[in-house]
Amino acid sequence: SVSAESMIPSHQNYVKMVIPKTVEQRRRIESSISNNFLFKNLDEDQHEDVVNAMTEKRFKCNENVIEQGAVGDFFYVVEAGTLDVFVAKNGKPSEKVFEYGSGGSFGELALMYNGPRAATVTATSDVVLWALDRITFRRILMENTSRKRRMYEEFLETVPLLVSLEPYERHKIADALESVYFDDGQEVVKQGDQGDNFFIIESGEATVTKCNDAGVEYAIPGLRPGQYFGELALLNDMPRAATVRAKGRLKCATLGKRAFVRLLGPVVEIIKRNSDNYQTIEQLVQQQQAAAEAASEAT
Ligand code: 1OR
Repeated sequence: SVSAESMIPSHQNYVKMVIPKTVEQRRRIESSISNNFLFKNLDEDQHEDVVNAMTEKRFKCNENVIEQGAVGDFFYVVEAGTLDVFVAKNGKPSEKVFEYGSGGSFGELALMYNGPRAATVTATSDVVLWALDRITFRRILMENTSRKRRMYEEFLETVPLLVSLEPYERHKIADALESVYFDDGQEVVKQGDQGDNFFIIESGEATVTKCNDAGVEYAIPGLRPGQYFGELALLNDMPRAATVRAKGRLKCATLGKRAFVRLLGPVVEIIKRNSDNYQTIEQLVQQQQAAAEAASEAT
């Protein structure tokens, strides 16, 4: 309860918020935040501070958790239930722009930028939320979040696949991205393997090859910064359709499968359309035979 809240002085200039919880409540918080990127890179103390500071809040279906224009007080993580997000712009009536289910989180913008709430968030079922106060959010979660959004912002604006997205949609992608590095010749994905990740090239280049049944390797045009790969296995639940290797030092931004499905939903049709242009192994074989014949005729 609120009266049991305690404020523990720390050695720095703030007091830690500690709201007593049962073991069962802690367990529910852990499972609610386990798949949320914003909580991923916390050390043990930060993690403990966040869990300590969270408060359980319940809302009934149709209740507003956040109202556009209001002052920001809490950041929320969804344990159970569903919510819709509405934005009203330039006097136009509110339009639904997004929805959340368990594991989702919202309400960070007003806390990060000290601005009014940018949207209204309404429960579309009875919901159980974990609320984190503004001070703890800013002290522990904000630095990481804004650093990552800033870090990827410019890059994501240059990725052709993502130009049609709202800036806020690219921010959510930035939250979920992680950069990975590969050395010259290293395999990033291997034909036939199970696929769990999607990749966008940040810097460097990659070669792509495809093997036929006899194991003969055919080269496919390579990939450059801003281009992506690894989507087919995630779209179709099929093994990797080609092998991608680093050509020189390669840096990629990766998304896991869950984030891919959730965050790239708005561009999934574009991804599918682009993949229709991929050459089949038969086309590759034909092309390379034709090229070889042309070369032998020329000599
Ligand atoms: P907040 O503190 O402003 C409302 O309170 C929250 O709704 C906001 O933080 C976000 O966490 C969440 N634009 C703005 N806020 C959004 C949006 C959004 N979606 C969710 N929130 N969108 C852009 C609409 C033009 C939707 C993008 C998919």
